Amino acid sequence: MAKAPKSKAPRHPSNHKRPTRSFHHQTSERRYIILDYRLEKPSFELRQVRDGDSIRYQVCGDLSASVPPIRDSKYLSKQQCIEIYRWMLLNRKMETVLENLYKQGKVVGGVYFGLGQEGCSCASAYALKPDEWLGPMIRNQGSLLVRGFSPRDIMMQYMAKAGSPTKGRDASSHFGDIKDRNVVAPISTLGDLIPVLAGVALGARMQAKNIAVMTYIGDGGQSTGVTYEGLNFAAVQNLGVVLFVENNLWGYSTPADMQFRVKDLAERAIAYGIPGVIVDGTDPCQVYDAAHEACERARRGEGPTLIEAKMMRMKGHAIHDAAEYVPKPLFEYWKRRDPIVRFENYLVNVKKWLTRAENEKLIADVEVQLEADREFAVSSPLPSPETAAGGTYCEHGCHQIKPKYSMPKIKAGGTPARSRSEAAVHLK
Ligand SMILES: Cc1ncc(C[n+]2csc(CCOP(=O)(O)OP(=O)(O)O)c2C)c(N)n1
Ligand SMILES: [Mg+2]
Repeated sequence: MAKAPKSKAPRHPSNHKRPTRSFHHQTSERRYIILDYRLEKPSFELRQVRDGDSIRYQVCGDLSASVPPIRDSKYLSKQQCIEIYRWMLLNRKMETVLENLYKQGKVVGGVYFGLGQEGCSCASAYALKPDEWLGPMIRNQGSLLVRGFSPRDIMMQYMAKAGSPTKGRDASSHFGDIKDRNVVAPISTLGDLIPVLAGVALGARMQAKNIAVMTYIGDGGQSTGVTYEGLNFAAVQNLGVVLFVENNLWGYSTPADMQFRVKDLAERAIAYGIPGVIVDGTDPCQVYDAAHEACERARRGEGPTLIEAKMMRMKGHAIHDAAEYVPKPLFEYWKRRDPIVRFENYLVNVKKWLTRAENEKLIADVEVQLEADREFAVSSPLPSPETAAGGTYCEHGCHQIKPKYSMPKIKAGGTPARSRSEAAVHLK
């Protein structure tokens, strides 16, 4: 019998015959790579110190470092950078309008801000295609704008106006649009969007499409059980979830240093067996590049990515919170890293993609748009009382849900003395 030709190394790695090594040449150490796009790695921590009868936070470390430049994007064109900058301006200035509306007593409930996080919200959502899906959290009002909600929608929502996305039934962030904008409405329970978005990706997969779906979770919320369950499910099912962990250093009044022991939250990706990436959340080019690469992986059917965006929540949890517990030097440090000021400097002075006059015109246009939207939202009507009970169930008769099973019935002839559980039952 002819000798079989020497086969080449098999293609499948699991069939590959490993070269034998003596035991002590093997190492039990494992190494993992977390891609880090940052041009600066802040090195300070927060400690609790006793101050008389009370406890306060103190920041320890070097806060004097010079501000890093914006990292050139590998993918964004000049025009796209200017577009993202415009979304960021709209995001910030809209929130200033909301703050003023609140102070004028026109808002029902509170107002939440993404101050300092505009680059993360806008540049991340910008990486999605129109037919892909977004699940925003409360601070991602910039992502909502990028997905096609207008400032007047968000203003009317806060004022519970009849024309708002929830027609006045909710006065905060609990709205989406599953028809046109592919935005899943968040609920307040932190982490719950993650399995929902995994489900959206699974649904697309069942229709033979690999799409990117994006959602967010905070440094506080990432500790919830449902975050683990949702992302683990996405990982084992290879679903295209792009999860931004927005590490803004605070969960309510608890500093990140008191919430987890890992150095970087991107390290959590290792435990899911998925790529973990770190970006400076105040640099829209880094945010976009990481988001774009994660979306492309998703579109190729390669599964989820966890991106940790490091930045700082530059206001309190919501408008009622003056954030007195935040050490002032920390605010000063991050104020110097303001995403909009730095991106403006990058576009106008570094790249010279915008002249001063063009920049001023762009800012003025944003302000004109916001004033028109504010005027529209303020003068639009509140819902009429008789509409309060409607809109919960389908009112067109096209979604009638017929019960499949009715209540169990005791079989005719059963002795009434027997308990119900003993009685023979049959389903209709
Ligand atoms: C499961 C769950 N636990 C607690 C809360 C209450 N809660 C709402 S926001 C918040 C802090 C969230 O901090 P973080 O996740 O860091 O997000 P950030 O507000 O900083 O954006 C908490 C504890 C909640 N909504 N859901
Ligand atoms: Mg936080």
